[in-house]
Amino acid sequence: MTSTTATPPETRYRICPLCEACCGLDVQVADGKVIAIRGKADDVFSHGYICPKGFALKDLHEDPDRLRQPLVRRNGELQPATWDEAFEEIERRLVPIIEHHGKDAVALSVGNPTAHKMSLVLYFARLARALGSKNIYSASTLDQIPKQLASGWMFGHWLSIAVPDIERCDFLLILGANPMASNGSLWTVPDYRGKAKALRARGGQIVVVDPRRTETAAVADAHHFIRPGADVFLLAAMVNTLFAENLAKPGRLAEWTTGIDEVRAAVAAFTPEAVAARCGIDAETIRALTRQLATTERACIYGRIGTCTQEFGTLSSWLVDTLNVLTGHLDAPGGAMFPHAAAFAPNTQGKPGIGRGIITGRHASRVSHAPEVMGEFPMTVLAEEIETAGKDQIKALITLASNPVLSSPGGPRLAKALDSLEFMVSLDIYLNETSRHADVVLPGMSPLEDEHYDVTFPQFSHRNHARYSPPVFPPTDGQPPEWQNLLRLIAIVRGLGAQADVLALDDAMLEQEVNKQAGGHAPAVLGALAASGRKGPDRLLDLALRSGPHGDLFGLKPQGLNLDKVIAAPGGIDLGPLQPRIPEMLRTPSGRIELAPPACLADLQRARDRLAEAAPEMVIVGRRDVRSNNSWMHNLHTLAKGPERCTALIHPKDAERLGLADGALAQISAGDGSVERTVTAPVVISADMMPGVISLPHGWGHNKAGAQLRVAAERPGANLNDVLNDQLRDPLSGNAVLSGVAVRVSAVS
Ligand SMILES: Nc1nc2c(c(=O)[nH]1)N[C@H]1C(S)=C(S)[C@@H](COP(=O)(O)OP(=O)(O)OC[C@H]3O[C@@H](n4cnc5c(=O)[nH]c(N)nc54)[C@H](O)[C@@H]3O)O[C@H]1N2
Ligand SMILES: Nc1nc2c(c(=O)[nH]1)N[C@H]1C(S)=C(S)[C@@H](COP(=O)(O)OP(=O)(O)OC[C@H]3O[C@@H](n4cnc5c(=O)[nH]c(N)nc54)[C@H](O)[C@@H]3O)O[C@H]1N2
Ligand code: SF4
Ligand SMILES: [Mo]
Repeated sequence: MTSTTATPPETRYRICPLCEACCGLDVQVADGKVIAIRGKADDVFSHGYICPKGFALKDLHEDPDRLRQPLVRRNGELQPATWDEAFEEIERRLVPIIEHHGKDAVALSVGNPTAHKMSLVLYFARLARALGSKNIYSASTLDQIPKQLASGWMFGHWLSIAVPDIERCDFLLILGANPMASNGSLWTVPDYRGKAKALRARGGQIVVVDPRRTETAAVADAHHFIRPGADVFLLAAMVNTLFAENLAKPGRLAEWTTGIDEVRAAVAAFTPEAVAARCGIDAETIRALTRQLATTERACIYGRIGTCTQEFGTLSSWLVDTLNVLTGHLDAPGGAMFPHAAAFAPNTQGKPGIGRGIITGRHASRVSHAPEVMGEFPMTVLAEEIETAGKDQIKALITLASNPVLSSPGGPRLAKALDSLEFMVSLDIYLNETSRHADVVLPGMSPLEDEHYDVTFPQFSHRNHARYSPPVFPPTDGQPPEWQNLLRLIAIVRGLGAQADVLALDDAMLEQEVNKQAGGHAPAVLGALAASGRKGPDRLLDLALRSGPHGDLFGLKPQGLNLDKVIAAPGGIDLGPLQPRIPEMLRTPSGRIELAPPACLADLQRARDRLAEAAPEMVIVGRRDVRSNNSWMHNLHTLAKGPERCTALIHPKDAERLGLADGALAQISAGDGSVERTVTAPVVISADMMPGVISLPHGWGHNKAGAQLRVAAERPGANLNDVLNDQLRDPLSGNAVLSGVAVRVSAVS
């Protein structure tokens, strides 16, 4: 590409923060502008891979709708304000609410980008602690909390999640995931397509189980339709088959596993014949899949969001890893393995091999009595907790990179509830469907203006790595990084005031944490950190790297990692393929894999009852598109152009039966008459759909007054979550049921 700029272009490294693939990018800049973005060929982890969203970082950086200045509501209107005015308003309005109604009256809603931003992920938990509120909500309960709960019960920590070792795997069974569109989830695997191709080229096989013949199915060896929500039955029947055919051979793990006999007994009723009709998969296919999984030396099963966002999300997630354990594929090369992240991984901290395990249900939500899981209540009870009067009613809300009006079932109800709050603050980069309800909006930076290290995703990566990218551009005038905004909120809720010295507060918090963790070594550790001159997230990162499993231990292991070394390595540091980690990574009270969590065994009875019921005739599922990202990237020209993406896919037979023509509008509704929920979307007739299933993507519905999303509003799309029922949850995890919900479909006349 040629340029007519005054200064020669420079190339800056930036790790993409948009999805879990965490690709390393080369951003070419000149005169403060992005000239081009490419995949960084010599990134040690992503090797040059980039998807269309990576290119769109330029659009995001330049988007005129992206907020750069705080907004404060005055006389009913959100108006530009200075940072001091915004924080003074927060202090003036929030502190009295805490004083009068108590700390539970303030809720925090945490969205997906929080996991992708160092500034946010390292400081939101500190804000939550400072608030001390029980009312913590996040996208986790619209997503992966069932997997975290099952993994927590089995392996002892919420973040001990096993991921396919794809580069050494010869048989990969994928349920409810479409990494060709999503680029992987709870599995950081840039260039899935290339890795899948390599797997097949070396003679391996990939099989996909999904109610839609997806882009991932298209590059697999086989695909089986499954009735949405039936994974629990399929998986239980596979476990049943392992025992029936004497294929349950955990190998090395036998010594480290408890509960195998309990599992055998618990799945006895789930024979392939008993579940075949409900799954839409015949009994012989279930047996064949089980045999292939059990007898391929390097193999594993991977289940993702389709297996989580359903009524039996926790059971399905548990059974996925139960199969991996019983076939000897867990923690084995080519199977499902545990990453060994260089920083921040709880399963590398504390005493190896044993722990307290996880605790849930320490309290329950007031209205639906949903148990606390991972310190959170389900996002789908937020609206009722705002609406319902009484002690601990939510009076104020802080949203952090969170757009629940679109991303959570019951969005319209929530939107109404938000207007009844006494006070609301949104930390967001857009004035969108949720933040338009706020009284104060605090904009985050452009992703090209902040530093980046993946705090979360090396914990789910198919290979170990440590990579850091500094800011590409200096911040927009006067705009603080988000960790400083969070510190200022912490100062306000702790009564230190809006004008508190946030850097001093950060120092004090660090000192307290290091004293707790490092004991007698604390002064030396704090001295070394101070000597680097770093502040905020960078300093926390240096601490985590140096004290982590690959770290220099502040000089005790001079060859080990520290932040200087990671920064100095262009394209990052490769820490090698995944290695077996059992028993070291276990943190269960027994020091074993606890294969038979009592709550899972008990919930199997509910599954048996459900199996006896007739399945609904027509159900809805979601999907993802590579040019979209949940609810918030529809305002970027490069992604928004092209064919309409918010379409309803339906099988030709269903279309004929329902009188739906290709391109015509379908009305999709649910409800019981008293509450009717309806959306309309253009139909695309597709033989890739399972008959009886309609697919609509989520994150659309950008037609709300008061939002400032000019590009997205041109083609707003329909909001899938307007049809879904906010009362449907997996009772164990509280996760919303987003998949397999019964709907009625008809032509719009
Ligand atoms: N029906 C259905 N619903 C779903 C899903 C589904 O599959 N089907 N998927 C669910 C899943 S997996 C998830 S993770 C959730 C996501 O749910 P949310 O996290 O609520 O939604 P996002 O669309 O990711 O919205 C992110 C918000 O963060 C803002 N943002 C982006 N970058 C930044 C930043 O750097 N700083 C700040 N402060 N804000 C920023 C965006 O403007 C947006 O408002 O949606 C869930 N909802
Ligand atoms: N391009 C893009 N990438 C993204 C996102 C995005 O919005 N766009 N979102 C990011 C986020 S927040 C997440 S959590 C990940 C999710 O990443 P993935 O888990 O890969 O999510 P999806 O691509 O939605 O694929 C889910 C699949 O489950 C299928 N499915 C639905 N119901 C069932 C069921 O009952 N059983 C089975 N077996 N399958 C079912 C759907 O048809 C779909 O093909 O993607 C991330 N990456
Ligand atoms: S795959 Fe994900 S991380 Fe990679 S460029 Fe695309 S959005 Fe960014
Ligand atoms: Mo997600």
